[in-house]
Amino acid sequence: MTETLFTPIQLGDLTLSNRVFMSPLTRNRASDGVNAPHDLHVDYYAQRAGAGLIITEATQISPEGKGYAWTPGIHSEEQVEGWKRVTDAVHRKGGRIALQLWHVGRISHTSLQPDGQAPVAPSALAANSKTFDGKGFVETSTPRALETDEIPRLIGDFRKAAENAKKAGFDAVEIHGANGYLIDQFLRDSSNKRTDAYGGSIENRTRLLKEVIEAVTSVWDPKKVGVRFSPFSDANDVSDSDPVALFSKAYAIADEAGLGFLDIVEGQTGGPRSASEEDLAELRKHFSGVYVANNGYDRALAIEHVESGKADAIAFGRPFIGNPDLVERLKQDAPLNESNQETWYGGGAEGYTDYPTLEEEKAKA
Ligand code: 8OZ
Repeated sequence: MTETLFTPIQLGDLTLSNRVFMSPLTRNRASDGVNAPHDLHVDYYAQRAGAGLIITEATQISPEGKGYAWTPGIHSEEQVEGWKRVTDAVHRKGGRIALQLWHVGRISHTSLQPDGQAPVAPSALAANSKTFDGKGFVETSTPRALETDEIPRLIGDFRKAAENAKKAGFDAVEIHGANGYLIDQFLRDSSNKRTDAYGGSIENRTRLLKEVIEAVTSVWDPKKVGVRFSPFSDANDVSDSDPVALFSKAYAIADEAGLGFLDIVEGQTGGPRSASEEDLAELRKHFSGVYVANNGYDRALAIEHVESGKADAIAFGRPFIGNPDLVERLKQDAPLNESNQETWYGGGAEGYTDYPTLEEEKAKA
């Protein structure tokens, strides 16, 4: 038994202490107006520093990239300063942390966009999806299609956000290419009806992804860059006529760029592990870096998949909400706390920084 869940793994020259990663988790607690992380985020992430790698909640690269109330950004000075406090706190506890770079595309509402404008997308097609505007759930707005000559500006926003992530002291970055957000909207033929160089063939639909990867790796060592994909998920109303062909190309682009890792939602986002083992294995042939698997893993399945080599690391989402010391609990095969779904999105410390560690539970008993 050489490769267990609890052994270190390398990302370039970065040594991660174990293979239990924390998935990106949207929690909607950034400060109003400036959309910056603050004291609560410092505590929340520091409490979870035992993860081999924390991947932060999705973080917008620009005001236009925002689609929900109270999600944080990485495009202003206040945001960089807030994140610097988070990374310092995680590092003081010996942890490692990557920032997830996010542009929501059409999964937004005019009330969340600069000057109340329509959100941008590959094509002017509304998603059959909802977002949260701070008061309640609302239908996403009909987007406008990005002009071809706006794409360099968009790529520039990704590059600037990658630079800001470096300033903020992150160890790595993950590009959000999953769950029906902007990059995924370009990838899928249900949401991309463009007739320019960014639509039509698989080569064209993967062009934005390729250019984003080029921009981010002009700032970061490619080994410290990953991408999240959800090849078989229809989250936020996307689908594709041939996901295996599409994502074979997407993985190959990541591989040719020498990226350190892929973070794969192996089924329906937040739902069943419905992707077939054969399809997942077929896709994986196209990427030689670290393969991080996500979705519905429990302890036994995580151990099995890392030992058998089906995955190099496992990203846990929901279990990290209620268990700040998840790695220790998995090591000891200790019981896990359930988290309260009512406090997943929005609010303060309750349901965020008040879940106990095993030690705290014992001290109380
Ligand atoms: C839950 C609520 C809002 C956003 C994702 C960033 O699914 C998200 C998200 C999840 O990737």
